[in-house]
Amino acid sequence: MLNVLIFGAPGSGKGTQSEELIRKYGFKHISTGDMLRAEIKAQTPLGEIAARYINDGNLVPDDVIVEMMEQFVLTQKDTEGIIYDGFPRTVPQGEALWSMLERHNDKVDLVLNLQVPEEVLIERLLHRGEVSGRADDNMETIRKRLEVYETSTAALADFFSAKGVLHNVVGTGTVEEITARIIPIVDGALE
Ligand code: B4P
Repeated sequence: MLNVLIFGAPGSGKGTQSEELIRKYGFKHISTGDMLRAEIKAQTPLGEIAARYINDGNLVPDDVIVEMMEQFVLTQKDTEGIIYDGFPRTVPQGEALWSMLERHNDKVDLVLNLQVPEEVLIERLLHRGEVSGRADDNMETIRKRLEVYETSTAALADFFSAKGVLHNVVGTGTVEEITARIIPIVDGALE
């Protein structure tokens, strides 16, 4: 089973490329952003906590995310692969996932780091805000999310590079062009 992490700034195409990989490889997809938005919609206690952070462009605390993901990782079997989209987002989350998988005799196989310039990220997220109505896709919150990415998430690239699993991917161009850059990396890991 292949554990693939899709990593990048808000708007870098994590969710979009995950969908392409699910279609091609039949991998299972887990998006912490989608999970949290579902909790918010269902008005659960976890959703109430998550909304306070997401609507301001902040990250949900590590302990909340790690507990949510621990339950997910524990129950996974009989699948070709899993795409982790938006998790981990901090070095403590990265360390937690690494040891969680090790405890199950498993590992992170690939980290795809989608690299996109800031002006393109802002343009994509503002466009999505117009069509999806997502509460966090407005200019003020986007700026905050990009700042949080730089201060809390970007360091994960060094963490995974040191583990020898990081692959940088140029994240600009059409969706198909980016997918075409990712496929050889995934195929290489499947061989
Ligand atoms: P996410 O749902 O992960 O939101 P995101 O970072 O904005 O990425 P997303 O996957 O949605 O967008 P994509 O880049 O695919 O997280 C939301 C919030 O939840 C976080 O801010 C945080 O508060 C919280 N959260 C989630 N996980 C957490 C964790 N582990 N720890 C703590 N908090 C957590 O695409 C964006 C747009 O670009 C789309 O509209 C898409 O259509 C477009 N696009 C993509 N590729 C394109 C291309 N090649 N060309 C043109 N447009 C493109």
